[in-house]
Amino acid sequence: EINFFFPKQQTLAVIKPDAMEEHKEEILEAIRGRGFSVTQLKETELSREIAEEFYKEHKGKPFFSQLVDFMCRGPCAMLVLTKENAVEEWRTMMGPTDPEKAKETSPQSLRARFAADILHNSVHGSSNEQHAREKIYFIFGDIGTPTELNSCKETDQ
Ligand code: RTP
Ligand code: MG
Repeated sequence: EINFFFPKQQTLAVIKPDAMEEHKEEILEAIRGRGFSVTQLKETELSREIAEEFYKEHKGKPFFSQLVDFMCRGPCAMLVLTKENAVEEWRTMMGPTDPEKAKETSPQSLRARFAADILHNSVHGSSNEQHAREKIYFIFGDIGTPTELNSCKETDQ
């Protein structure tokens, strides 16, 4: 018998303040329903400083200060999602940044269902593996790799 091994991947997901009151449970259900494991979960209100650092890639863009204000206006849920191909699958599940576009191209996506506009768009997800590692470390510190198998190193013994 052959055992195929598909390595797990981790991504950082955030339920943004606009979605926390009304849609948190539905979003968590949808996440688990797609086969993600929620391996870390913490609810927190971001300070301006943390929100600015979290979105530092967007510093200087016209929407940056609005984005930071929005992210600080109430609690967020920060999640580590673990699954094969988690980074890409979570991005697909979120849908495009702008909910108007999401409604056209992916009406089942979370942003199509829950987002009000391009700024208040309900969820965040890391855009690549490097970004995921960096943001997970920033939010949760050193929580290790998703599976032991994944981090197994070959030795000479
Ligand atoms: P995210 O980083 O939150 O997962 O979203 P994303 O990759 O789909 O979009 P990104 O370009 O990284 O933008 C980050 C967040 O900034 C807000 N935004 N507002 N007013 C605007 O034109 C505008 N553009 C982006 C959104 O909250 C977006 O998710
Ligand atoms: Mg982004």
